[in-house]
Amino acid sequence: MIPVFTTEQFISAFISRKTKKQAFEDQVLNTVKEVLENIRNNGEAALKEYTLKFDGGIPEKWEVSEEERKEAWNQVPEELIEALKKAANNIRTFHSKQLQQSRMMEMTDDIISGQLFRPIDRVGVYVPGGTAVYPSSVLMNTIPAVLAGVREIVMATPARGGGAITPILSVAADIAGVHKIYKIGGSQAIAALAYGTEEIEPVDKIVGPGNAYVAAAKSLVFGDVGIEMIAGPSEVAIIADETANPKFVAADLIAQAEHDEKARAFLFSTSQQIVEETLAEVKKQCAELPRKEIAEVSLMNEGAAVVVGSIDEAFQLVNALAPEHLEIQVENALQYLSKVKNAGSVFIGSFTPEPVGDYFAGPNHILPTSGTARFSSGLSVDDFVKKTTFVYYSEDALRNAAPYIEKIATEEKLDGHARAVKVRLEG
Ligand code: HSO
Ligand code: ZN
Repeated sequence: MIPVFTTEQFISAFISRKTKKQAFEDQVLNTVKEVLENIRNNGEAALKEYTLKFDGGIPEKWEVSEEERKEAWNQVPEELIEALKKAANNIRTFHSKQLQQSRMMEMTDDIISGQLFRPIDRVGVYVPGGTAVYPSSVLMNTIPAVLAGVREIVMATPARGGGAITPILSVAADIAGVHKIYKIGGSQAIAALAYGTEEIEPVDKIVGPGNAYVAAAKSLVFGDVGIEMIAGPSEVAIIADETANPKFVAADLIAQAEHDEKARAFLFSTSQQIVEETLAEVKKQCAELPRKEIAEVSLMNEGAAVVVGSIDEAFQLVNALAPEHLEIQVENALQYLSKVKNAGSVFIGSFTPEPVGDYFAGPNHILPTSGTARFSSGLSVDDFVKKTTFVYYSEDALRNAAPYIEKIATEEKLDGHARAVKVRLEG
């Protein structure tokens, strides 16, 4: 059920920029604009109105209480808690290597310059409720922020009917280090985090995935607050040679496709036989999948298999595509890492399926989608740090630099700039 494309067909369907879709539907944008404006202007009253309308009830307090957070631990199986703690440790270890120290970059006796690394003060992590409840995303969004030294991390997630939030999300928040959890969802949560209300303090940056309304809201509040990215549907590209195991390849394509109907799973293989066997396997494995309907629609409408002339050709396609995830299932897979130019995260060899990274290995699973890996990277400690530059010049240093500064200022017809230097050196 995965359509087979020629290289040219694949390029025109998935790589050519002309085929890119409009980001948000007008109806979504209009609804979200109204929500943002209303909450910005009317605070709590508007937040309550939308929470009642979209979530079916208003909680007594927005913030999840200490007792509720404690109680959530009793509702989650111990093995699941252990798995999340192990994953959290790996994520912590991996991201801790990303921390950087402030530095003095150049220093002579009378010139100092450098960079200060300072954490963002307040961060909001959005976590969807509904059908896609992903405690793994709570860990991935929060742990880098904790390591960066963010003073306050607040999480927002919907509570159906104003009741409790999903217990596993609360537990994951505790494991990761979230300070406060708010029972707010949808675009109204993004508005409350961005603009604040009488009860909710605004944040400086909002991270985390969400549905089209949440994504549209994040894109609209960007500028007033930071956001990490607007994630599109999840993607995987798999490069497989004749040594690949079609069972494994098929399973990985399906793992991607089951995310949602818009998820994209691509196979590039040097072997016609591997493509055929993989397609047959996909059919077989899909039959037993609980999320079969979603996966089948995704594979049929958004999937593609391409027989390529060489592994090099596969990498050319992949680098042009810049997929969120890349799996390399070829002989001596590690050696091909040097060929990767554009990809969010790479999974090397037949025994590193994407879920190893989705859940456990340590690298982040919040990754650039829709070709944005050409110019951006997955979530990291850097997303929660500002780099402030600084310079110091002594009088002598300024005297030496003055002619150059004045020359450029004069060329730019900014006499005031030139004078700010001159005035210090006169007399
Ligand atoms: N593959 C998703 C992350 C995820 N998978 C969460 C399962 N849960 C985007 O990288
Ligand atoms: Zn996944």
